[in-house]
Amino acid sequence: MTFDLVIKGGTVATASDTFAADVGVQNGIVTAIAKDLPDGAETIDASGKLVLPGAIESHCHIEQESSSGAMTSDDYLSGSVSALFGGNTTIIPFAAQQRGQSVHDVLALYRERAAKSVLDYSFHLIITDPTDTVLKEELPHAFAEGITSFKVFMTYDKMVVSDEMMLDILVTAREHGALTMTHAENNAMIKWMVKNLVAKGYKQAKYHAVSHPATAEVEAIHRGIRLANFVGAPLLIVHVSTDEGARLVSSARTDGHPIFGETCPQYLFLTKEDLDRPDPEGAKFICSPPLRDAKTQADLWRHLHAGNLQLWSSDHAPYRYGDSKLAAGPNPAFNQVANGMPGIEMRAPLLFSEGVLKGRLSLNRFVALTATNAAKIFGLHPRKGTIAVGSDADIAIWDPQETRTVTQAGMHDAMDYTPFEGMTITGWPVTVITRGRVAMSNGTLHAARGDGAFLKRDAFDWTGYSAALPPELTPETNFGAKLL
Ligand code: DUC
Ligand code: ZN
Ligand code: ZN
Repeated sequence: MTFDLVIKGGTVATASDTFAADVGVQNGIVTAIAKDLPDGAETIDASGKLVLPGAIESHCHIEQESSSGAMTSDDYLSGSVSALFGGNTTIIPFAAQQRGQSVHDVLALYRERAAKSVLDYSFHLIITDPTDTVLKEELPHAFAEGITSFKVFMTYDKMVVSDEMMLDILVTAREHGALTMTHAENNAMIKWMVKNLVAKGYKQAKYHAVSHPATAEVEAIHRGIRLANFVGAPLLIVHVSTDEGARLVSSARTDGHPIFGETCPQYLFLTKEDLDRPDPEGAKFICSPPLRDAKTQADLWRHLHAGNLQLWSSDHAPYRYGDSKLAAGPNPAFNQVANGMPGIEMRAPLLFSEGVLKGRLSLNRFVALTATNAAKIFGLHPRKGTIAVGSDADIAIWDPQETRTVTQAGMHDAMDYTPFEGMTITGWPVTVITRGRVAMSNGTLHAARGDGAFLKRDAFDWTGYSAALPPELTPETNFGAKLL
C-alpha cells in the first residue's frame, strides 16, 4: 500500500475510543488505521499529539444579513479560514430567506458567496416566509439538493413564524426527512420587556440580559417541543442557555422524541456581568439568548457531561464593535445593537481547555460534541465527523500542552474584538488536514480560496426515535381523518 499521507505516532480519538495508531490516507480518504504504517509521500510526526476528527461548526453566521440588515464582518473566506485555525474542517452556516424572497434565489446567492470557502460546507435554510410555493415546491427542491435542515425563529419581528407556520414547516420537513432547528424565545415577553425597560430609561447593555428573561426561552422551548411532538417531527433547539431548557430537551429525548439541544461557549465562559462593562463596551457581549449567570454555567457543563445537549456550536455572529455594534451611535440603547458575537475559532479550544483538561468531559465526549454528533444529526456521517476507514481525511492534530493567551490579534476572522480576550487556553490544533491535504500547520495557512466543496447531506436519521402521532392525527382514533 502506498499512501499519499501518513500521520504517525499520535493518539487517535473518536467519539467512542482513544488509541495509539498511525493513519494512512489515499486520495483524500482514510484507508488505514494501524500500528507502524510505512511512510507515505508525506508523513507527519504526531508523537505527543492528539489526532482528532476535524471539527464541524454547525451554527455560524457567515456573509449573512442579520434581522436588522447588518452584514456579518466575515465572508466565506475569512469565516472559513478562522474556522480552520480553530480545528474545523466543515462549516454549516445559514442561507437566510428574507420575507418575499424565493428559496431558489436565496440558495443561488449563498452558493455564490460560499464558493470562496477554504472548507467544505453546507447550509441550513432559514425560513421566514413559508408560502405555499415555499412549502410545496421550494423546500422539497432544496431538500433534493442535499440541504436537509431548515431553521425558524420564534422571535424577532422580521423573522418570527407563528405556531401555525411552524407546524407547516415541521410537517414539510418531516415529509422530506429534514430536521427543523429553532431559535426559541417568546417574542411577546421580550418585546414587552424591551418596551418597558427603554421607556423607563434602562438602556445600557446590561439591560439586554434583563429584557430576555430565562422564562422566555423556557416557554418557547416547551412550545417548540410540543409543536414538534404533535406532528411527529424532529426538532433541534439551538443555543440553549438555561438549565430548564436543557431539562426540557432531555426529558423529550427520554420519552423517545427526536429532540436535540445545542449550547455555545458564551453561555459557559461569560456571564451577564460582562454586559456591565463601562459604556459602550457591554455592546460586545450582546447576543440572544443573552449571557446568564455562574449557576447556569455550572448547570450547562453538567448537561454537556450528561449528554443532555448534543451540540457545542459557536453561534459565530460577527458584528464588528467599531462599526456594526455601534452603528446606531457611540452609546446605543441595548435594543439598537446587533445581536451576536464571534467565536468560530475559539469554540473547540475553549471546550478542550476547560472541558477535557479540567476533567469535566472525556476526550471522546469532546469529539462527539465538536464533530461526530453534528455529522450524525446533519446527515454527514460517516463521511465527516470521525476517523474511520472510508471517511474523508478531515483531521485536526492537537497539541494538548500548548498554552496561549487569547487575543484578537491571534484570531483569523475579520473582527475587531474577541469576547474571550485574555483567557489562558491550553490545547490547540496545530495541523489541520482537509480531505488529505494539509490546510493549516503551525499557524500557516496552506488552503486556498475555493478549496471547499458543497456537501450534499443525507436525510435525518430516524433510527431509534418514535414517530408516533397523537390520537387527533391518527385516523384510527380521529374518526378517519387523514391529515398527514
Ligand atoms: N440568534 C442566532 O442564532 N444567532 C445570532 C443572533 C440570534 O439571535
Ligand atoms: Zn438564534
Ligand atoms: Zn445563530
